[in-house]
Amino acid sequence: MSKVTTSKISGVAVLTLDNAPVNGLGLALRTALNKAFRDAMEDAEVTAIVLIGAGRMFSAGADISEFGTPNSMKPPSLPEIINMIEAAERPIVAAIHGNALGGGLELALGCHYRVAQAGANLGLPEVSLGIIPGAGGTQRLPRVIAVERALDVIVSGKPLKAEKAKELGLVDFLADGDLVEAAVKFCGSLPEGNGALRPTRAREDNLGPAREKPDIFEGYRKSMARRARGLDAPYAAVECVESCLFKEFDDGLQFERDTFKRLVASDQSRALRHAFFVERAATKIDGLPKDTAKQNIEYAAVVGCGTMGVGIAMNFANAGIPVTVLETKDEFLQKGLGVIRKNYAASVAKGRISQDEMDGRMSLISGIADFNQLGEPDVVIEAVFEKMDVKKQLFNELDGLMPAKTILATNTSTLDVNEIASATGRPEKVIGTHFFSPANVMRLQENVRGYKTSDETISTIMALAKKLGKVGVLVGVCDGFVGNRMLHAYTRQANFLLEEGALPQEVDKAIFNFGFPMGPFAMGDLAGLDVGWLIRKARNKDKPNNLRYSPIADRICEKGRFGQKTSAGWYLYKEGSRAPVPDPEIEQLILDVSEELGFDRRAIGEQEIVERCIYTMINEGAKILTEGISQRPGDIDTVWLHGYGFPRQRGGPMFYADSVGLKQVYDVISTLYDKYGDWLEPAPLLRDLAEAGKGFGDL
Ligand code: 3H9
Repeated sequence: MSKVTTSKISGVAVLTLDNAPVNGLGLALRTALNKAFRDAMEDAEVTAIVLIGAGRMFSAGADISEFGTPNSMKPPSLPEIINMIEAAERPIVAAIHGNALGGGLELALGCHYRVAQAGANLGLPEVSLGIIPGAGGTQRLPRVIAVERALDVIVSGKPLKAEKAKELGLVDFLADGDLVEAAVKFCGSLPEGNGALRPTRAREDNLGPAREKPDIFEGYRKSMARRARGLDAPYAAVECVESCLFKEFDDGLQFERDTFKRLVASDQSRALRHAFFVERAATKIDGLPKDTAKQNIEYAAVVGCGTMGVGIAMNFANAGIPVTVLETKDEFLQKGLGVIRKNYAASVAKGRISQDEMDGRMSLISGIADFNQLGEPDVVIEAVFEKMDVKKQLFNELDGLMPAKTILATNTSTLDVNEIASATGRPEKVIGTHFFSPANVMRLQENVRGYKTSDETISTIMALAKKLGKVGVLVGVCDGFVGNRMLHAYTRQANFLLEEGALPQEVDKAIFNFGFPMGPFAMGDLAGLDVGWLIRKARNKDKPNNLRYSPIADRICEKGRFGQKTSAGWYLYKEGSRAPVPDPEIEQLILDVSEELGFDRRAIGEQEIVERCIYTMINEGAKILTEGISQRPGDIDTVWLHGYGFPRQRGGPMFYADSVGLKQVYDVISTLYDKYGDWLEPAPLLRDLAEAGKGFGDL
């Protein structure tokens, strides 16, 4: 069946793009559109053409999975089709609903007019894939809306709502009823003859004023330096928009096309496209049919009103789900509710939400200090102190009090979900929901399946993650699950680097330069050092001959230095500042430990720091895969991209390993193993893949 269907209404040809699920502009759709458009133009009775999308949206743009394949190069190309549409001698109208993104919006920009349904999204998100709009977006959008606004849309990648797009001039008419009807009626309102033609390439009105202020581009580059650190595409996008002011239209298009081709073949774009696809793949659970029954979550409860509980409760309110927070002491409850109110008020002050929205969300949150008042929640999320006996007792109590339908979830970051479930008579309804701090901001939700967790519970909690705007990744039970288990390996290695010769600021700088928002020591200070200290002490008590780790972190904690909250940890913090300042006292402590352990300190370069920290993490990831704790390498990447700030332009640790080559990773790990033994044993999976010349992507 053709990917474009044509119908005729009152002399207007309506061409419907029909390529589920998102009308991606792959070769088959391009071929069909090219033909349908030419056929319509040959029909002398056709007075105008409307382009519209079938299903949920107009179009999400180019078919990303086609990039780098022969089909992406086969004609007709999207730029050719758009040029043809723009040059048509009858008015062409795009009728937009759902999304017009990337190539989808570029197609609409080639049309003479745009009619959009209220609430539709119009955007050019290409930079988030490490590319720039490659079908005229950087040349046409600044001809339709003010150049500064076009820069915002192209460089941020964030879509505009149709209402805003109308205000800016990108949309000509907002439709609130039937879209086809509105678009056909719009065609009827246009003047007859050539007066109705409005090729975007000929629109110069916006360009003149911008040519008078060429420094907007320099200013823009400066203002985006922080958010675009280490990225190529946002800078290339600014350059293309700038070129549209000073080049002839066709030369500008060619410049954009060349830039697009260069970027689409880059490592950054490959990594960012990988991130796009693995995030979506993570929502699919092996062996769990798509139609597995799900419970509706209409009312939730959160036990514990500390930092995590507060953030988790906000997630529910943000998603429109009523939530009750429970604290044993009214004082803690009031404090927690106060923090929620303060967080929302800060969002209002920054213009992120309106006062009405804040009031609406606050009205969905209630607080109680008595279990018996919880009612009948569909899910209870426990976010209390990280101690097994406390959690088990709580789950036992909840099991007795809650109706049979209630899912009991734990926000533990390390503890055994099976043991927690064993304290209940409903282990099939017990699951881990590990949120990351601050839970109302961080997007990762590591969902931990116990041995007995039912398919229905998994399916419900994965769907809940989506509803809460989180990226849900299903993992299995082990110490630290996927994220923290790999984090422990990484930070343990970072500590060994200190014993051998590096200083915290040197390690942090190398990891920052690699692309993380901060290095392991600055991150430790931010998260608080006391939690890790408690965990290490508990572990050593249970298993006295546990894996060796450096004593430096414990000695810092023994001094009462727990990080930013005590204004001192690995670094010092001036009052009211979060900027880490290296501390000579800590440097001396590190030198003393090196001496005690018999290390002859040496200078350690950035490359060695990065290799040792990141490869150690990858080795642990390989063990996690073999143990079946994670379904696939892409899930591990997703955990690290959304929970720990792994640089997205490197695709996640497992993708990065493949791009470096597993032989290189294996060789470094083997050398470290010879030196340290025990936990650094190379994962057999890493060894096998490296020896076979394969990567994790081949699994
Ligand atoms: C571009 O246009 C380049 C041009 O400038 C130049 C060309 C020369 N391609 O996200 P969902 C799949 S670059 C291929 O779960 P939602 C997705 O993988 C493109 N596949 O739905 C998933 O597959 P599966 C610029 C795509 O409702 C399924 O569709 N455009 C594409 O939560 C459903 O997706 C973008 O960057 C695609 N373009 O969100 C937009 N888009 O079911 C990218 C989606 O097998 N897309 N898929 O897992 C999105 O942002 C979201 O998908 C969207 C819908 C908001 C549209």
